[in-house]
Amino acid sequence: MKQTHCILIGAPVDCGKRRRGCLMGPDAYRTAGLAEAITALGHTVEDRGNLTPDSVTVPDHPNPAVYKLAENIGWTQTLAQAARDAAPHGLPIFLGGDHALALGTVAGMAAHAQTAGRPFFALWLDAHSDIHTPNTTDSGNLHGTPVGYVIGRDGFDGFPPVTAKVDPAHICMIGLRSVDGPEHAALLDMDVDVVDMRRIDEEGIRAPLAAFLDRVAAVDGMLHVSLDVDFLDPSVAPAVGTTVPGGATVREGHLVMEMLCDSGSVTSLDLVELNPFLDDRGKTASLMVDLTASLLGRRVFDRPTRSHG
Ligand code: Z70
Ligand code: MN
Ligand code: MN
Ligand code: MN
Repeated sequence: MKQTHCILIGAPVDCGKRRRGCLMGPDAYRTAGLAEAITALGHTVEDRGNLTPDSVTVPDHPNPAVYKLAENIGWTQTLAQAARDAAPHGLPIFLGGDHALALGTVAGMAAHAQTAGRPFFALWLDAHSDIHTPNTTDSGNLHGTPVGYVIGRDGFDGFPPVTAKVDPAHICMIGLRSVDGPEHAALLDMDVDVVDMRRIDEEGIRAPLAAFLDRVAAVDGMLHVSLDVDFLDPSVAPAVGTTVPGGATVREGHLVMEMLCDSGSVTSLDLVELNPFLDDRGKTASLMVDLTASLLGRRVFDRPTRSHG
């Protein structure tokens, strides 16, 4: 893969759900050797350190379950700006932090793509669809809402207006195995490509991903990848608050990352939901670093003719 300037942006977001610990994520990735793994592949790395959220005040939300609304809005503002600032200079890698960070990172990257005049796509690697709004969520945990926000669903009063809405037909979700009723209803009404675990079992993970990547490449799209730790099976990635059995294997994870690398389409990456407090001797942090290395060109054995097609 061609030499890439990787920009690490620490986003210790811990307000998207109630169980604490994701704020330690950025430093766990640093401890696990993320920068070293990237430079070993011949790329350059710039670490912009950890961000802090803008401070905002908001009125009470009509849904009393909504948790830490003001802090989530502050992070969304901060991260959308950070994404727009970084994108012209390299490949931003957002070190989470829980998945609420993606309200900002995806909105910011979509705004950048609009400015650059290129179509924007998002790949959601997750057990969950994260397409709630603050009105539809029962848990009140806003890490379940980033997709709802970036496609422009109603109910995000107080959040920055989404200037570049993401087309649902430009979103592919892979790994789903926990979808709430209101999320299911919303998905039935739109053209998100939903690759749930049943489809992975029936078709394999390669074919649906290859079809999506072909669609991105056909229009020279910019592709944002949002990798939730719970995409992976909890037996190999235990450091996550919401473990859902039956997730992706290590081998499926690496194959996805290798195909993404070969596509040449990826322009930004979120690493989210790592809770180092729940890890087993750093194994989840290390796996996430290894997957990132596969995305950036690490190979076991290279055959010049190999491609996803
Ligand atoms: C559920 C909710 C969620 C991530 C859990 C779970 C959402 N749909 N997202 N873990 N990453 O509470 O809204
Ligand atoms: Mn998620
Ligand atoms: Mn999830
Ligand atoms: Mn289109």
